[in-house]
Amino acid sequence: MKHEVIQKVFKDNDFIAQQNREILGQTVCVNVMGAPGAGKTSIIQHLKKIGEVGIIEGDLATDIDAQKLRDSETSVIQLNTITGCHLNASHVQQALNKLPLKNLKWVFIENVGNLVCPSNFDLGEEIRIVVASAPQGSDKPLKYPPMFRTANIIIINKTDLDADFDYEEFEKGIRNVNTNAPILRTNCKTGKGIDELILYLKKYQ
Ligand SMILES: Nc1nc2c(ncn2[C@@H]2O[C@H](COP(=O)(O)OP(=O)(O)OP(=O)(O)O)[C@@H](O)[C@H]2O)c(=O)[nH]1
Ligand SMILES: [Mg+2]
Repeated sequence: MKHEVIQKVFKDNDFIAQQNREILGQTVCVNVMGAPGAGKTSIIQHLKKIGEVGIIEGDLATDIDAQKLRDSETSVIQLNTITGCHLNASHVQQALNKLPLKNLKWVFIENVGNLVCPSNFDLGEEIRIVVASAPQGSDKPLKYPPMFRTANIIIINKTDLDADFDYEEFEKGIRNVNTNAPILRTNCKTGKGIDELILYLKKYQ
């Protein structure tokens, strides 16, 4: 019975995610996931320079990240999940309906900071980015495989703090579950690696 209920939750979510794809039309939607503090907001802040960007910001509480990202050219819709550990397609549909999609080439969704649940929910996105960071440790792909399995692009952020980070172990962990996704290195303090990330994103346009 419990299994059937869970299956229905995913089926309903997939239906709404498909509606989101139709709402998005030509706008490319990117779901940015990763553990709390990995650097999701910092990466999105740099990615705004790609142009014509709208942002959907997911957090349990507060609009701290939305305030950081909002500027005169960038619409940001904050979603608060209260107790929810991930965004679902229905949350995202509410936000999409508030964004000026006709003027947007990109929608970046910052998912709730969590390395487990968000990967189970299709939001209608075209690209999944997983942000890991060097101080979190290089064993994370081995310990949290589903998140890395479905990623289209994987980022190792905070490369300025990589003294204890084993790049080889991290890459091996990824290749167990994901043979294709590029693994890019970024430092949000300097912006290093962001231009390469933008080149990968533009392949989806
Ligand atoms: N040294 C260093 N600090 C970074 C880097 N990227 C982000 N930070 C810092 O790390 C902290 C967390 O960054 P955020 O971008 O807020 O991380 P987040 O993943 O959005 O965090 P949540 O939304 O809380 O899950 C902030 O103090 C950033 O300034 C980096 O490349 N190097
Ligand atoms: Mg954030």
